[in-house]
Amino acid sequence: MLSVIQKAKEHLNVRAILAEGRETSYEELIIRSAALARILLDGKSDLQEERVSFMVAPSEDYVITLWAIWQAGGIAVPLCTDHPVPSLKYTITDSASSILVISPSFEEMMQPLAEELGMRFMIISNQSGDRAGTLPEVSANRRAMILYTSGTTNLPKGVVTTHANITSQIEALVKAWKWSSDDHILCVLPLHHVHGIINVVGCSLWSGACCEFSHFQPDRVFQIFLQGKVNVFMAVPTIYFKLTSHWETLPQERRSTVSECLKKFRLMVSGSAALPVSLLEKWKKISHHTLLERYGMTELGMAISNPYKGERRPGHVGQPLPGVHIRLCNEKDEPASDGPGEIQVKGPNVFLEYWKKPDATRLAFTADGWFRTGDTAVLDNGYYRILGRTSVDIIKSGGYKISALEVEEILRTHPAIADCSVVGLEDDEWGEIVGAAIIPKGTLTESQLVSWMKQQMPAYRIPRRLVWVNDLPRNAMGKVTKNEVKKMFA
Ligand code: MCA
Ligand code: AMP
Repeated sequence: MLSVIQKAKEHLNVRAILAEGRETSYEELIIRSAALARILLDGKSDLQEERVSFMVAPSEDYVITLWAIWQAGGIAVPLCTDHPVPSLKYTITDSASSILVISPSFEEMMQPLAEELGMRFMIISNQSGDRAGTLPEVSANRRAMILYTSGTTNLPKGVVTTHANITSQIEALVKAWKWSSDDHILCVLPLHHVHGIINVVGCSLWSGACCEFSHFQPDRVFQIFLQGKVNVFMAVPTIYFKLTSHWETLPQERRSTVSECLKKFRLMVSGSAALPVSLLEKWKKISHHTLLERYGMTELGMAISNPYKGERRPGHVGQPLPGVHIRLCNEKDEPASDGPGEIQVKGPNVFLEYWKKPDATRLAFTADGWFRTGDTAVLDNGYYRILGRTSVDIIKSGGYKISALEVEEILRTHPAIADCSVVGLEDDEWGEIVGAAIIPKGTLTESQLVSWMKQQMPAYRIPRRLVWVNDLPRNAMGKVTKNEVKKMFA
């Protein structure tokens, strides 16, 4: 039996999910996911790693769908609920998904796409499940999930993790951060990335805790906190920035009430992007907590973390998590002691492969099997400190990884754009904000371009700062010099 289901069986009558006032127990999750698994199987004995894309709102239905796909022997491909159709179509076709499961609210948007791609189409609430029938035995080394991540080359790659990878990613965090069935976490993160899927949903349901879902809106988050149930929170720095800014606008009395409530939390974690020390300090004044900062990656789950007990050092990400091996290397993949060097990782948490991209997979690992992260760090008195990424073409905005090259490729398909260069610009709220220097051909207004971009890419990838230029700065080799491009926005 899959380990997530085995763990859930330890807490049958306990509340697992709270979403829009609806409570779902572990027992209900088990029964409903098994029923949906039988529907997915549709008479087959095993989906045999067939890919199932699903676009399901964060709720009990999301967990039921995920567990159903796993129990039927399929590979889960979670889709972003905010992406425009071209991005969704890319994920579905690249993963060659044969089944699409959706929440009812996405029917109008997704049914035509499913028809175009000849997929089996299922609306989750319309499925009344069959309780009888056996489910396949799914071994831990089988593929479980594909998550899409942007890289420095080409289009996003599908990161494949096995059930064993996922189990090891979750177990390391449950142990390090002392999860228990007394915990209650609020999930405001999207559920097509590791941060939401593994750290929040995966760890809470592994531990018999309660996972509550809400969209992110600062006042809504404080209202939920003030109900007094939530004791664990995890978010990207942009969310802590937005919560801090909102707290500062509140009347004195409300500020004190919120701060008193936050003080009672067991744990607050930040990650997915660098947490500025100034933000850590502001949040400490508000909440009386030193945020626990950790470092992770889609290909790894979490790798390095500040301690649960002991010094949480501002500006540092801590030490390797249980079972994870870390080394810092020079450009020749030779160990560089305390660095600076590239973070390279080995361990049971490390992903299996990039989906159908054997060359990219091979290049991502050293000859002796270490995964190359592309992040540079130093080991500073026993604590790792991230210095940055080796590529200027990877931008982190609001915790989302964005490939500058991918955005450039899309912009170049616009008939009124001759050429462009996309860069990440430092920003207090978003970490980095996307900027595009554009060489136009013909007439193109900013508002025309913005509404066109909204059809082409998710909101977080859209360049927020635009400059119109006659030429782009290039080096002797003719390559655009991105650091010079950044200065064009000054
Ligand atoms: C949205 N907006 C932006 C951006 N995103 N503007 C600039 N830069 C951006 N990146 C604009 C929208 O277009 C809109 O503007 C306005 O901000 C509000 O949009 P909305 O989507 O409602 O924003 P939000 O709800 O405030 O979203 C901010 C957010 C979100 C909650 C921080 O970005 C988020 O959920 N980030 C987390 C991503 C995540 O989970 N990453 C983990 C991957 P207008 O009104 O003008 O249209 S990394 C990972 O998994 C690894 C393993 C790890 O280490 O964790
Ligand atoms: P993703 O590919 O979306 O999983 O993002 C992973 C990347 O996020 C890493 O390679 C880092 O560049 C960045 N990242 C995650 N956590 C941190 C952190 N605490 N500090 C700095 N960068 C981080």
